[in-house]
Amino acid sequence: MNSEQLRQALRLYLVMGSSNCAGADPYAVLEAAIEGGITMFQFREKGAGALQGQARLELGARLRRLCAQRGVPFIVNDDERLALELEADGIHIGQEDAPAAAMRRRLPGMIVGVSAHDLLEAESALAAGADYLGVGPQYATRTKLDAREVQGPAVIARMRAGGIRLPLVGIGGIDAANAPAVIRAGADGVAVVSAISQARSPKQAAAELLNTIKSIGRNS
Ligand code: TZP
Ligand code: MG
Repeated sequence: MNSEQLRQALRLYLVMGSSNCAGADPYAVLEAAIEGGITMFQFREKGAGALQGQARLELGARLRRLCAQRGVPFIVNDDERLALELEADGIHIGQEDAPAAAMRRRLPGMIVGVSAHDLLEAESALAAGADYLGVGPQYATRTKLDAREVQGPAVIARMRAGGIRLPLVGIGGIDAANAPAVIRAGADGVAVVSAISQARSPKQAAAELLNTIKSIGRNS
């Protein structure tokens, strides 16, 4: 995947694990979200009540197959071994995880995404060979308990003004109402957890978000 294709894939990025689905079946949630038009998926099985071991691997394998069947890139959060076992399309790592340069070396051919919170972190991620950045939290979130301070879309504008051209998504508290501000600040797309995984209709929520993002037109 070249960087333009990655930009397109990042338009509507669903990030999710079983504990984000409010008791619903994560497979059904992902299937509905794909029908609604999500363009990329990250398996993020962490936090209270997250599956462990074999159960985690089995769920990951089912979600991975679904993504492969539907042509949706499948990314694994944090876990290099799991990414390899699931033959993921990529891995997403935070500032506290293994360094991006090591991932780049050890997972050749995989997409490497990095969470960055300011221009300096974005520059380091770029130097380390990151393929895309996740920037947040844009807005208040109840999904990630250890999220940093809310930054707002201005942090994305600062990265773009500072010369960061990498494909980039905003994350944290994003929904159809505030997604336009994130795109206008310079993001290629948005990454969401609860706006889709906890919606009454994940399919409708995804479709509404995608329409909103398309209507801004940066990616046309
Ligand atoms: N990283 C920064 S904020 C966040 C992550 C994983 C959680 C976003 O969840 P939500 O429900 O879209 O606010
Ligand atoms: Mg992490």
